[in-house]
Amino acid sequence: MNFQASDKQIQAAYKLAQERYAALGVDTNAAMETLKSAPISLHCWQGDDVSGFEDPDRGLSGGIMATGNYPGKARNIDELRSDLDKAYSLIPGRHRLALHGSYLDAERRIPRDEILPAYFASWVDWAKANDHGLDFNQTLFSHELADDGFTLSHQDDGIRQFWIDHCIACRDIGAYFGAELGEACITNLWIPDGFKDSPADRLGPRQRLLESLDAVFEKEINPALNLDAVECKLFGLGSESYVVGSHEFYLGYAVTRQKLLCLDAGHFHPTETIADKLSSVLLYLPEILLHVSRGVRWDSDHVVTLTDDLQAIMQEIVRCDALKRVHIGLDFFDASINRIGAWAIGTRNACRGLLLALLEPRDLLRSYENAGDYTGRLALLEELKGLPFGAVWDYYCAMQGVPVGMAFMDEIREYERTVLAQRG
Ligand code: RNT
Ligand code: ZN
Repeated sequence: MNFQASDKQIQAAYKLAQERYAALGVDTNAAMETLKSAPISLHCWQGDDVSGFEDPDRGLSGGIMATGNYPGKARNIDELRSDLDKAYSLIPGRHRLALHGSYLDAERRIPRDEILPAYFASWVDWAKANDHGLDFNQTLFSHELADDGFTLSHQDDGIRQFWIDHCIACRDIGAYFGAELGEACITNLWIPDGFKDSPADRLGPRQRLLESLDAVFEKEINPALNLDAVECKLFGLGSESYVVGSHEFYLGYAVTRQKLLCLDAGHFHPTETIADKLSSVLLYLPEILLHVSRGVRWDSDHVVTLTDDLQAIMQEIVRCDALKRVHIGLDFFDASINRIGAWAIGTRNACRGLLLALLEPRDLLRSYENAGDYTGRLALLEELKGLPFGAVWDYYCAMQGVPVGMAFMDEIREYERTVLAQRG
C-alpha cells in the first residue's frame, strides 16, 4: 500500500510506539505479523438478525432473540453477501465466515434433515472469490420441531432422529467446505434444549442427548476437512431452570470424544469469564472454539467492545501460545444499530484485543512473577495500559489497506445512504 500525506503521521507515531515497546522487549512488527495470520470467524447472523433464508417470515425461537429494528436489514442472500463484503473491507486481515444451516441457497423450503452441500455451493463460490474461510453451524432452533424447547434430547424418537439427521447433514456440508477451500471447517453444534421451570428429571434428557450426539458423530470425518464443536450454556430465555447441554455435560462429552468445546462468553454466570477456562481445557483437548460475545447483565449478545474481559480472553490465548488451537469466532447480534457497523466495530475490537495481547512483554512479566515480584508485575500490567498501542493499531490498519480510525464509519454511512436506505 502506498502512503498518502496523512499517513506520514501514522508512520511517525508508529516509529515512536515501536521504540517504547522495544524498550520492554516487544517486537511490534512480529506482533502485527502474528495478528495478520490469525483469522476471526465472522458470524453471518449479525447481518439479518438470525432470520436465515429457509423461511424468512418465521420468527425466532429457541431462546434466540434480536432486539431492535434498525432499517436496511439484509433480506436475501445477495444483500447479505454485499453487506458482508462491505464489513470485510473495513476489517484488517484475512478472515472467515461462520454460516448456519438456515442460510442455504435454495428455491424452495428444504426440510432440515435433507439439506445438502449443493445448497451451499454459491457460498463456496463467494468464499473462494473473496478468499474467506468457512465455518458452519447446525440450526436447531426457529423450527416447528423445536418449538417445544427440545431437539436432540426430545422424548419423541422421531423428532430426535430428525435432528440427528440434520446434524449429520451439516457435518457433510462442513466437510464439503473443507474440501473445497482446502482448510478444515469447524461445524458447531448448539441446541436450545431445556426447561423454563424446575425439572423433575434432569438426567433423562442428558442421557438422550448423549446418545443422540454419539449417533451424530458416529461417522468419522477427516479432521482436515471438518472439525466438530459442541457449545455449552448455563441458562437461556425459556430455559432458565435447566439447560440439557450444560458446561459440565459438554466438557465431559468433548473430553471423552475429543471434540472441540465451544465456549461462548455469554453462556456463564455474569461475573464468570471464559478466559480462565482456556488453560484448563487446553490440557485435555487439542482445540477450542470461542464465541466471543458481550453479555450485558445476561447473555444479551451485545457487540464486542474492548473490555477487560475481551482482553483477558486474548491474553490467555497468547500466553498459552495457543493461537493455532483456539479458534476465534464471534457471536453477537444487535438489530438496533447499523448491522455492518456492528460487524466492523465488533470484529475490529476482537483484532484490537488480540493485538494488545500480542504486544504484552510476556518474558518480563513472567520474570517478575517467577521472582515473586508481584508488585512489579502489577505495576507493569498497569503501565502497559498507557502505552501507545493505538499507534500500532492505526499503522496495522494502514498497512492492511483498511480505514484508519473513524474513517471506517464514513464508509458505513455512505453505504447506508446509497444501499441500505434503498431497501424497503
Ligand atoms: C445461542 C448460542 C448460539 C447462537 C448462534 C446463532 O445461545 O450462543 O451460538 O447464538 O448459533
Ligand atoms: Zn454462541
